Amino acid sequence: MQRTFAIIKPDAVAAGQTGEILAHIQKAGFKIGGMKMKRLSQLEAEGFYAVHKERPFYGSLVKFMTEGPVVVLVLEAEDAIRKWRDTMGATNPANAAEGTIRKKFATSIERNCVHGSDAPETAAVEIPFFFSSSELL
Ligand code: FUP
Repeated sequence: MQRTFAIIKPDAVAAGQTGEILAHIQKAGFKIGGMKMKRLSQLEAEGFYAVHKERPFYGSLVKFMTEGPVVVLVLEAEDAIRKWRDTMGATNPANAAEGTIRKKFATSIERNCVHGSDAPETAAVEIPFFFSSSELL
């Protein structure tokens, strides 16, 4: 079993798509190992996306990620990191495959409804960024 970190982003939470996205996650075969709803502070969003600090979209991305509540999740499955990225679809919904979450719900490369860790090293940083060990079941 591998763990990955996921976010249902503010666009999808505000649009009332949380339930459908959670159903999609469970039908895809993930076990939910941790889940909570929260609003990211400016500092949390800046820290979470620090790797993109020099990119032109950084300020706008941080603003988007703090505009409303998100749902943070730990997902478990065999090969969870790759499997969750396949389930989400491409970063830009214009390139996302049919049947993926981003194809169905994302409206732009920024407002792309979900996040997923891109490698085991990233998941190992992102999971403890939001979850203490007592919150992982
Ligand atoms: P992903 O791993 O699919 O979330 O994609 P990236 O790590 O490349 O990008 C992180 C987030 O930055 C994306 F989810 C959306 C945002 N982004 C933009 O807003 N504009 C871009 O041109 C690229 C990424």
